[in-house]
Amino acid sequence: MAFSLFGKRDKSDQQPDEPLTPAAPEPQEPKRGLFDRMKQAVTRTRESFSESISSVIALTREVDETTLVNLEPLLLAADLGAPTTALVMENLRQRALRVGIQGGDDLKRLLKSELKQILDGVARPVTHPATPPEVIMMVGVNGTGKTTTTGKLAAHFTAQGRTVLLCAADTFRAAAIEQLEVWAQRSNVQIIKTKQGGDPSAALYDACAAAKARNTQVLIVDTAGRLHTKTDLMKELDKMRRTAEKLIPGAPHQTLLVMDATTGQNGLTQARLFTEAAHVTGIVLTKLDGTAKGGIVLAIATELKLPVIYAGIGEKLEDIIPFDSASFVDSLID
Ligand SMILES: Nc1nc2c(ncn2[C@@H]2O[C@H](COP(=O)(O)OP(=O)(O)O)[C@@H](O)[C@H]2O)c(=O)[nH]1
Ligand SMILES: [Mg+2]
Repeated sequence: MAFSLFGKRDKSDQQPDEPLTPAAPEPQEPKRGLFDRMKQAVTRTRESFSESISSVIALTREVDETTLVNLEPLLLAADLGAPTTALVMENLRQRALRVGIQGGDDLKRLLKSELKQILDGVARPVTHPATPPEVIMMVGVNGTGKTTTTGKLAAHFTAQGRTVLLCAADTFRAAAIEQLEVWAQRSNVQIIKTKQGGDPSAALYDACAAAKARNTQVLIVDTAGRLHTKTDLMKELDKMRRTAEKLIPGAPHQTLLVMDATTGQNGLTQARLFTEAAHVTGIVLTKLDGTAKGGIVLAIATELKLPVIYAGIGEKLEDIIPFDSASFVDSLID
């Protein structure tokens, strides 16, 4: 099912006092619709990746070392990253030695299976806390799409019949609160805010209290963009986590790092340091629609050991999809 790809939680992240229950089946988009939207979103990546793979394998009947040598730079060009590329190449070579690879179709099939295995290796089942509200914190650097994703997720959960409250905890930037208010109106959900320059933890405190009082199922917290190097801002994030936990045991249940797919390997380096500092449990990869380097999804799995949970595929309310490894891999390679 489409929601089965939520990555492993680190054992240290488990909240023993707050049992997590497997999610009840959620009303989902038909598989086909999801696949078509994923396929559309990774068009640019597929066009460059698949076409270059096709030109490599068009030359061979039996896949040999030369084919594999030619394949390697294509994986790097799609932004799979050096560690993932090395891993995939090693497995393909082993396979070629052991049983041989019978032509291009066989190579594509094996490549897809290798990529899917990497993604599934970091998957985890979706869980919701036994007692709502579920608190989801959106974190990351400036401009990656935190506010936009918060708005899209509000609509996504609402469409599933869950009640949603937003917390405007980016009190730093002048327009941030107004920006989130516009998204709240679009998806017809309530928002808790404070004034610009106010303490984000105070806004979060109010939001947690309101979510509990109103029996809201999901509280999504939009935070200010920050770099892992800004110690005071990272401390502020810690304070927010402690505030949420004080009111709602086990909160935040998910901390989603929002990453911009167009920033490629740079974004990855930044994300690695960020995940270490901020207890990140999963990734939202935005702007997948605007890049030919969608292979970054695989680098995230190999190098961050985190699953991509949602993909941003445009600027509109509905432009978000739950990430699904099979759809992704099938969309990537024709
Ligand atoms: N094409 C595209 N643009 C996006 C996506 N997500 C966000 N954006 C755009 O990225 C810009 C920054 O988004 P914003 O949510 O303000 O980022 P924040 O600073 O992290 O809160 C805006 O112009 C958004 O419309 C996406 O999935 N695809
Ligand atoms: Mg923002």
